[in-house]
Amino acid sequence: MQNVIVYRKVDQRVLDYLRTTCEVIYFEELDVSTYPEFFSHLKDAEALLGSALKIDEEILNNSPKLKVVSNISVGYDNLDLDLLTKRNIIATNTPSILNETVADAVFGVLLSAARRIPELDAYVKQGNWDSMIGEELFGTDVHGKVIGIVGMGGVGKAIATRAKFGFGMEILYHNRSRDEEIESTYAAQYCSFQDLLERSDFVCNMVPLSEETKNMYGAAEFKQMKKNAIFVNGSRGAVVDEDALVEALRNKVISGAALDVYKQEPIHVDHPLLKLPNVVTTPHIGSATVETRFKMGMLAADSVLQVLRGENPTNALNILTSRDAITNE
Ligand code: 8YV
Repeated sequence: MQNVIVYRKVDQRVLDYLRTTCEVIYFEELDVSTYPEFFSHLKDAEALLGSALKIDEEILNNSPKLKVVSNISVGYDNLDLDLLTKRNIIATNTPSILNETVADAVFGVLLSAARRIPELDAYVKQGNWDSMIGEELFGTDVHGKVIGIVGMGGVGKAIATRAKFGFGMEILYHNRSRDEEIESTYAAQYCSFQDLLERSDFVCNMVPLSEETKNMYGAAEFKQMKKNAIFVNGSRGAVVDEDALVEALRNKVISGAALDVYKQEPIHVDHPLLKLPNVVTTPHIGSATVETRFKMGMLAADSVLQVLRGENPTNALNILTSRDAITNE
C-alpha cells in the first residue's frame, strides 16, 4: 500500500476514504511534540496531505519517495513550486469549493466591524444595557456604501455578489487585469490600487501572498484610505505591515479593521492589534465550516489518489515534464 501522511485535522470520512487504498499516517496536530515522528515517517511517504506547513528543502531531502503535496487550501504560499517541480513532485490545492464559505466569513467580519457587533454583544452580556444606547455606540451603514475589492478571484467575486445584490453597494475592484464580465455582472469599476484605496468605504483585501504582495498595505496605503474606511483582510496576514496598521488604527487614520488572517498565526494574545477597540478578529475561519472543510479534504484526497494512480490531478499547481516524472519512475 502507498504511504500518505496527513498533517492537519481532517474529517474522519477523508481518512477512511484514503485508507481504502493507502496506508495513512495521521497527525491531527503538527507541533514540536509530533514533528520528530512526522519526520521519521517521511522516508516512506509518497504523498503529503495538509495545509499551512512550509514544505522546505529539509522536508524534501528526507522524502525520497514523495510524488505529491496536496494542500487543503486555495492559498499555496507555503509551497515553493519551482523547488517541487525541480524534484518532480506535483503540488495541488483546493480552489473554488470554498469561495462562497470564505465570502460569508469575510462579510461576517465586515458587518461585525461596521455595526460593532462583538463590542455590543459584550455590552449586553456585561449588563451595561440599562437605557437606550447613545450615539457613541452607533455603527456605520454598510448598504449603499463603496466596497473596493483587491484581488477579484473566485472569493472576490463571491464577495462582490453579496455586496452588490445583498447590500446594494457600489463595487470598485483592482486586479492584475481588467475583466469585462466582472464589470457587467456587478456594475463594478476597475481602479488602480491607489484610486481604490482613496474611494472605498470598505477596502477588502483578497490577494494571495507572494513576494510582490508582501506588505503591500503599509503606512502610505492606510494614509490614502478615507478616514472612515474599514480595512478587511480575508486572504493572508503578511500582505499587511501590521505595525503600520496598528498605528493607522490608533491614530484614527482609518476607522477600523476586520481581520481573519495575521502575519503570525495563531496571533499572540499580547499583539497590539488585539488591544484596539476598533478591530474585529476571527481566527482564520474563512473556510472553516463542517461542510466546506469536508469538501476540501475530499478534493485534496482525490488529488493524492489521482497522482498515486499515475494520473494528472485536476487541481495541479505545477506541470511536470513527462508522465514518467509524474509517477516518479
Ligand atoms: C484554509 C485558506 O482554511 O484556503 C485557504 O487558502 O486560507 C483557508 O481556506 C487555510 O489554509 C487554513 O489552513
